[in-house]
Amino acid sequence: MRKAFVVPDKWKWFTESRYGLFIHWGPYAQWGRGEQVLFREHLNHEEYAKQACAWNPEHFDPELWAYTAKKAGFKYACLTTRHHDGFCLWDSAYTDYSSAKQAADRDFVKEYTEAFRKAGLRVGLYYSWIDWRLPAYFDGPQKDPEGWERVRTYLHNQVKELLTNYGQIDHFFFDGVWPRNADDLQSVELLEEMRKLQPNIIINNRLGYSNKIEGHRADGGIGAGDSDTLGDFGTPEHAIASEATRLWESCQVTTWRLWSHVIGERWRNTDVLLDMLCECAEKGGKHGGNLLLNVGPTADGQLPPEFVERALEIGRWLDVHGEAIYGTDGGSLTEFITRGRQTMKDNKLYLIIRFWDGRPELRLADLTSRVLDVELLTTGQSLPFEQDGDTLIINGLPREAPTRLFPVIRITCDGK
Ligand code: FHN
Repeated sequence: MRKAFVVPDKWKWFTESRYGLFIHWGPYAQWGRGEQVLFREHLNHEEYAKQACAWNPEHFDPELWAYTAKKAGFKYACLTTRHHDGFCLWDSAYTDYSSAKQAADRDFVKEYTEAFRKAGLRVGLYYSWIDWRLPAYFDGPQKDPEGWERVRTYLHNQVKELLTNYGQIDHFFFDGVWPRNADDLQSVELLEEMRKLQPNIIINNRLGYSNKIEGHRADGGIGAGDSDTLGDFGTPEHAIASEATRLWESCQVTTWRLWSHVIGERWRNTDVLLDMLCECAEKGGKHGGNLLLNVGPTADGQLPPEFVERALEIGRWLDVHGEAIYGTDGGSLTEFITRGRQTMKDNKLYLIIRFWDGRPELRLADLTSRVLDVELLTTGQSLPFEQDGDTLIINGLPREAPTRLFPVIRITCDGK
């Protein structure tokens, strides 16, 4: 087992946050059939580009997005600056295919970073290596060395301008690195330049694998990431990391599977979404794992009401129970695992009860410390308890669950 990862101070905000908002937004929202509609439906590229350039989301209000994200308990956000379709949401010096140079005449990245920072959230940027408009990306250096060098230079320049022109950027999510690798992309060199521009930034692992790094391997074993060696955190996708010896961030959707707005989409229930967050806090081991929960805003720039309703309900739960999630580590009581999730912080153990059985007594084993107090955090009610060695019996639980979402019991130990 590799030694547990020690979180450097500059990234403590990340592990303390636990919960980020992923925002997949771009001209593809106009079709309402997912972020990859151009590729999956084999659309005509010229027609797509014409509609992308005409995109003018009249209801985009970044302050409202930021207010909603804050109320929902998110601590950071990550906006797609450019997805695989190549359309840029910022005023890039390297292309006119952007929201700033076309109909919208707005720099959405500038508006997003300013509004979210003002609301007190950390800001992240998503950037896709793939650009379907650039065939040399797929031909690569062997087949088209000159074309590839132009593409690689374009990609590096865009990443550097994003980290130069928009203030402090806290989090960077590379995506779509296939079929290239870290040596083609010169990921290591780019990482060095990124850290010079933003010394405290945290960068994900989707940088390709390198044949030049001893032991480096693709997909580092904690889910959908392209490497386990480069970058600062793993990126399990539609999944929670099984291995907890390094930082990781599980990116998940709030609907069936696609990332950007889908008209008529099926939404996941609030308790399913909340359990994802609780599972990340529980499974992260010593430093915890994060949930980057996705929303696909509509073409005119609004957060879908179904998302807002679920997100704000989770936000109200976090207002009361956030101490069981933010900055916690995973719990380890084996007997409790069938009832819900468990987390720890300092001398507190939190039982996040997904299945309320109405019985007044809860028996726990494997307690390693002396228990000083037991409280139903949801209501503030103290609960009577007896401890015999490592066994704890809690009494006085109400028959009806005290909240629609997950009630939480807080156990305070003597911490020795
Ligand atoms: O192809 C993309 C997909 O559209 C989406 O952006 C996800 C988010 O992590 N990343 C890629 C699939 O792994």
